[in-house]
Amino acid sequence: MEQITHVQNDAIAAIQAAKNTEELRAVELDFLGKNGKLSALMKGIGALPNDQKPLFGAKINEAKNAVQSMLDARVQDLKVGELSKQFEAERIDITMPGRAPRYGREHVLQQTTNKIKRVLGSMGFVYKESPELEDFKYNFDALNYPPDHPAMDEQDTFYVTDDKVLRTQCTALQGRVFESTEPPLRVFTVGRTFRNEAVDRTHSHTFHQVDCFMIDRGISMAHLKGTLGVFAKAMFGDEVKVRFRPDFFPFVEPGVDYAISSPKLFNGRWVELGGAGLIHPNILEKYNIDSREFSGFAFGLGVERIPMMAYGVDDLRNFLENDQRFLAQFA
Ligand code: FA5
Repeated sequence: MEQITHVQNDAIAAIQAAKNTEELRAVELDFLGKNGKLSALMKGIGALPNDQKPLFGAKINEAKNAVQSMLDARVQDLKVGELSKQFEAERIDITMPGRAPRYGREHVLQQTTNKIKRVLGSMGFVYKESPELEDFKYNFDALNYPPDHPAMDEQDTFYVTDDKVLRTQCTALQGRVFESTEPPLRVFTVGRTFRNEAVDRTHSHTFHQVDCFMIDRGISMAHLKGTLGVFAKAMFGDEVKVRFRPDFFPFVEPGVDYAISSPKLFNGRWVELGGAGLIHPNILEKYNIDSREFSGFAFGLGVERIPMMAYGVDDLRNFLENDQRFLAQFA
């Protein structure tokens, strides 16, 4: 009997000494497990006189129950302690400042395109699109290029098949419109164009163009200059001036290149924006538009040139490289 009390006291001391639930589990095995110290005492029961056996068995069971309930109570205590330690370690500091979300914004070329659309749209021009992979016919033939004219080589075209090209100019829209629309008409487009260029600060193989044209009765170079003047003022400010110089494009006669200048931009230097002119009578006749009754103008320009001028960007490749440090400036 004494032995039982002795082992029970050992168990109680071990339970109290256990520092965590793991150690407690070891104690449980050591005393209450199949081969544990209290179970081992049970084996000695056979050697006792018969009248002492029930008492001895009852005493061991009592000791086992006492140890078990002490163990259970201690497990609870330790678990609570361990959980609160875990919670403390995982605590979230809700007073810490959060991370600011990064907002996307429209690419500066898209902002420019939107502005062009607003300005030309407000002047009565209707926005249309045509394919980037264009029929040779619309990119060149329809625009009064004589067969094998060197101007076609000048544009160093990307051919996909003999009669499919990545459009080299948005002017390719003209033939598609003249085929399906009777004058008077005012149309414009903005889109990607492609040329096999030696890339440098002002030239890329992929760039964007605006192309804009109208046909009506009595349209002259004065309407062209007036329209370009209003367009340029809306894009660059009221001080801007437009200059024409003679130039050649197969699809206009007369043809000009036009430049703009403003005291606020590039120290007032003239900067070329694009080409323009009166739509060649050959084109009108080709599409059964009577060139004695109708005339029209057309102009085209590079979209990248606009933010280059407006923001003083000296390398157009910046617009195409998607460097956030550059693009984030144009909020
Ligand atoms: C044309 O493409 C004519 N279609 C413009 C036109 C339309 C003339 C209607 C008459 C009537 P040009 O090849 O000059 O012309 O190109 C027009 C503009 O596109 C240029 O002034 C320039 O601003 C831009 N551009 C041309 N090539 C590139 C290039 N490789 N990279 C960036 N911009 C370019």
